[in-house]
Amino acid sequence: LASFKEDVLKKYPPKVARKRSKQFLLNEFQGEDAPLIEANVRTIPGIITMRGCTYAGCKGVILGPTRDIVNITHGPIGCGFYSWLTRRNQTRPDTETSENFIPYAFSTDMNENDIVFGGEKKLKAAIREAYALFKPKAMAIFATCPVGLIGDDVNAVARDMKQELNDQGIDINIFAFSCEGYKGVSQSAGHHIANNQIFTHVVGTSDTVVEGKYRINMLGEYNIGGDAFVIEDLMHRCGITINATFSGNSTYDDFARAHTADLNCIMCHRSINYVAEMMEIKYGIPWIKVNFIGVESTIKSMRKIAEYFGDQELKDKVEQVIAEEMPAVDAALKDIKPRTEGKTAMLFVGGSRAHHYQDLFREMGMTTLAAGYEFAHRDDYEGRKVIPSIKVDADSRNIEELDVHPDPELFKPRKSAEELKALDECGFEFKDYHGMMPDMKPESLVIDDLNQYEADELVKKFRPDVFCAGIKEKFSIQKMGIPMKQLHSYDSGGPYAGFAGAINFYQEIDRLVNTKVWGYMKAPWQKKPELVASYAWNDA
Ligand code: CFM
Ligand code: HCA
Repeated sequence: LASFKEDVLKKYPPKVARKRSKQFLLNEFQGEDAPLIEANVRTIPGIITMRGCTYAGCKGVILGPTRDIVNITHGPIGCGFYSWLTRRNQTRPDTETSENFIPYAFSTDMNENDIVFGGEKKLKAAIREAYALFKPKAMAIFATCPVGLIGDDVNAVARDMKQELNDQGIDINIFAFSCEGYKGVSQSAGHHIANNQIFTHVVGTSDTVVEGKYRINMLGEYNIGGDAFVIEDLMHRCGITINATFSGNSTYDDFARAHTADLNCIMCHRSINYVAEMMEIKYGIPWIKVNFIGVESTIKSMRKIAEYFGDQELKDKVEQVIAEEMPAVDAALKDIKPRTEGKTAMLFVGGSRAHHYQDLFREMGMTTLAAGYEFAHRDDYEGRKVIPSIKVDADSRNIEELDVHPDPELFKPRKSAEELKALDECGFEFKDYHGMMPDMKPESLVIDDLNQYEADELVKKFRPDVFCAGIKEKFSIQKMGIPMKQLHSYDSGGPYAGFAGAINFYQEIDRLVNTKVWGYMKAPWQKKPELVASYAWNDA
C-alpha cells in the first residue's frame, strides 16, 4: 500500500504530486491520534474530480428533499434538470391532496439574451407564474454560475417579490441562496449556504409544538431510497417523536418549528453539524451524533437517544424494538456471511457515507482497503477535536459564519447542570464525532477528493471485490470487471438504514460480489491471443 502512493504520485508533475501527497495517506497511527490529512481544498485544474458544485450542495442536497417549498433555479436549464431527483430522495405527503412539488423542476431557463441583458425580470416573472399556479407557502431561489457572473441580485429579487405578494395580502416567505456553482470548493459550501438561510429565515418562525414525550430532530438525513422512512418507523415504535428532519421527507413547517425539539440527532455530520451548534446556542437544544447505517450503529444510536432522555420506560421500549428486529438480522447474516467473509471493499463517497457504510461491510466480514470523501473536512476524517486547528483560508471565508446568540424568548436549557454532569460521568458524549480514520485499519489507505486516474489505479492494483462511489465512476470501474455499487443513489436499491435496510444491503452486496458475470468481462480474444485479428493493409 505504501509503495502504491509513490507509484501513483510519480505520474504527476512535481507541484501536483506535492499537493496530492497531503490528501493521500496510509492510515497508520495509534489510538485517537489520526494523522493530518488535507481536505476541503480546491481540486487542481486538469484533474477529473468526483466532486460536484456548490449549487448542487445547496439546491440538490439540502433543499431538494423538501416537498412544499417551490425551489426555483435561476440559471440555464441543465442546472435545474440535473439536480432534479437524480439523488432519489423520497417523500410521503400526508394526504393525496397535500402539497408536493418534488415531481416538478422549476427553472428560469436562462438563455443568451438573459446573460447579455440580465435575468432579474425573467426571475420575477417566474416567481409570479409559480405563485399563480401553485400558491405555495414558501419559495426558494437558487443562483447558478452565470447569475453570479452577470450580477443578477437574487436576494433583492426575493425581497421585492415577497413584499409584492405580501402587499396583496398573500402570506408567503421567499428567500434566495447565493450558491453559484463556483462559490466554494465543492458541494460542502452549498450545504452551508443553504443551512444558514434556512436557519435565518425559517427556523423559529412557528410556535406549533408537536405532541410527544421524547421529541427529537433528525439532522442530516435526506431520505435517499427511503432511509428516513425506516428511521421514522423505528422511532415511532419506540415512542420517540421526530419533530423535524433536515431535510428528508420534510416540510416547511417542520423547519419552522425545529427550535421546539429537545434533542438534535446528527446523521450526516458534514452537511449540517454547524446548524446543531447554532440551535444549541440560540435555543438550548443539545446535540449528539447518531448513525443508522449498520445494525450495531443503529442499536448504539437508539440506546444513546434513550439514555439522553433517561426514562426506564423508554429504555425498555428501545430494547423491545431491538429484540423484535434482531432475529431477521441474525438469519440474514447467517445466510450471507459464509459468502462475503474475507472479501474487500473500497468506498469513495461524499462527506459521510464513506465512513458509515464501512460498518455494514464489517458486519458482513468484509474489509475496507481504501476509503475517502469527495468533499468532507478534516474533522470528518480526524474527529471534531481538530476543528480549532483547521486553517481558515479564502474559500472558507467566502462562506458566511452567522453570529448567533441566545434568543431572549426562545432559549431554554433542556437539561439542568446536574443532569448534564450525571450524563457526562456515565461517559455520555454530546457534540462529538470521532471521524473516519480512527475506525479504519492501520494498514488501509485514506484518499481525499479521489480522481478518475487514481480510482483506475486502485482498482488495477488491488482488485477489490466491490468498489463504492457515484455515477461518474460506475462504468469505468465495471469495465475493469469489478462490481460497482453506487452509495449515493443506491443504484435502484435501498433503503439501507436501520435493521431492515441492513438486511437489504447484506443481500444486495452478497449477490453483487458473488455473481459470476464479472469473470466474463474479457472478450474471448483478450483471453486467447490466437483469436486476435490481424489486418493486412495494402497501399496500392
Ligand atoms: Fe451527507 Fe448525504 Fe453524504 Fe452529502 Fe451528497 Fe448524498 Fe453523499 Mo451524494 S448530505 S455528505 S452532499 S450523506 S448527495 S445524501 S450521497 S455526496 S455521502
Ligand atoms: C451531488 C449529488 C450526488 C451525486 C451522486 C453521483 C448524489 O453531489 O450533486 O455522483 O453519483 O448523491 O446524487 O452526490
